[in-house]
Amino acid sequence: MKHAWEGYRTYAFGMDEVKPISKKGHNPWGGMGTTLVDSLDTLWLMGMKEEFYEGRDWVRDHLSHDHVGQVSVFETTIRSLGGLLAAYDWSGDEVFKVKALDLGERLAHAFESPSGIPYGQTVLNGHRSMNAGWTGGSSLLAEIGTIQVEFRYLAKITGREEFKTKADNVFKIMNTKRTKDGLYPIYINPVNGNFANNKITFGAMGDSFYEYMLKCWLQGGKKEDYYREMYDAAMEGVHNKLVQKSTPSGLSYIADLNGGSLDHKMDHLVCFMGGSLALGAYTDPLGIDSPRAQRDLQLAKAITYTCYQMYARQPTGIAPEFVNFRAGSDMVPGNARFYILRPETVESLFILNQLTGDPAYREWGWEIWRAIEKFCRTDVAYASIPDVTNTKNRQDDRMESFFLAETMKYLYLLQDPDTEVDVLRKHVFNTEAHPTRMLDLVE
Ligand code: DMJ
Repeated sequence: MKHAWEGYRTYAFGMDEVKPISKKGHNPWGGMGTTLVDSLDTLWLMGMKEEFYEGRDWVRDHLSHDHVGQVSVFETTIRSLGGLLAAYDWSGDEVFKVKALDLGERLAHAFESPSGIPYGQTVLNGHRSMNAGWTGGSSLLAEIGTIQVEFRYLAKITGREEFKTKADNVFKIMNTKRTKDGLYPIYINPVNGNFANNKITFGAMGDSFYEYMLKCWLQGGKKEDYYREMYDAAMEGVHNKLVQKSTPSGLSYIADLNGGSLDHKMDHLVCFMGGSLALGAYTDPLGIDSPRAQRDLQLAKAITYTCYQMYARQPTGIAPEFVNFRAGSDMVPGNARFYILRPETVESLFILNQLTGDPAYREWGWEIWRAIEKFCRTDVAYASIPDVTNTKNRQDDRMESFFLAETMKYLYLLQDPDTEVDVLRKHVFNTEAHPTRMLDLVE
């Protein structure tokens, strides 16, 4: 973290990202200091308080959204709003609350659609919201359902209940839909709230919608039954429709469903499901010993093992963006063999280690870390790589902010048995790994 932060601080301080090879700053998110804001709570949790307060001063003196135009509502919420809120929750510094409220008010314009289903894009300095052309005007499942943890926490600390109401309304609308097996198509029309395709996935564009069913229920003190019921129905659907086993090794995976037919692939993004299923099992209202919780815990462990194998079976020891499953040869990398420093597998390792205490997860995390260190480290930071099957790789000139927000944080927490972070009793991580306290614990 010191290495990555120092590279960002030296070459890109206050910009969205540092380019880890050309050593320049760039602003792919509109110029909101994304890496800085996304990194704050990681700095705090690692005891890098000097760096944290240097970041705090930049937020206080320079962070402004007045000049920022059209942005992704989802990405800005999970990275920037989530980053500010966690920095506030851990440090108590009012600066973060003020900036979070300003950003939240701007982002909340996205809820102004005829159905209440938010648009995917909003103009931060212009009170206009819309969907990108490539979705044919649809909003995306993961995007409409992965802003609630943030807006509900913002409502709590500002007393502005409407943030919570608008965010919860998305799941209330989705709960009125009759879906097969509790699973939801990924395209939604924001005008009438109807589904606009029939693809079901726990990978890109679907994933964290399911994660937030569980997390909202936990964040709200396990009182909002509809969140937990939607989650349990969806997990039933996962078991009944999507879980498959590879041959010859019997690796469990969660396939995609395209209009009724299975697509035997699994995105790296799906690897959050190991941790999510385990958390769901340990908090199951039927009890951890119930058949349902045991079923989910077993799948949690099996998926996490598969995700570990997605790393271990590559020549670099690093997982590709997705793998295909082929009868007789288990998993084979597809045509997207890159690794962009994603966190989902180490996220599941952290959660499973915290919940079960099994040290195997720490060993696997250490192995993954060693591979990242070997193939992704540059002289100033860490870089994505274009092909995990090639040990003679060049590196790509990009370091996404989630490497510091998530991958580094989860790897560190995985090796820190004394951490204050407590996923069962105290904290809810947003999908960008920003932990805030459960709402009843916030004064
Ligand atoms: C992050 O922004 C979040 O974890 C999100 O849920 C998925 N994509 C990236 C990391 O892979």
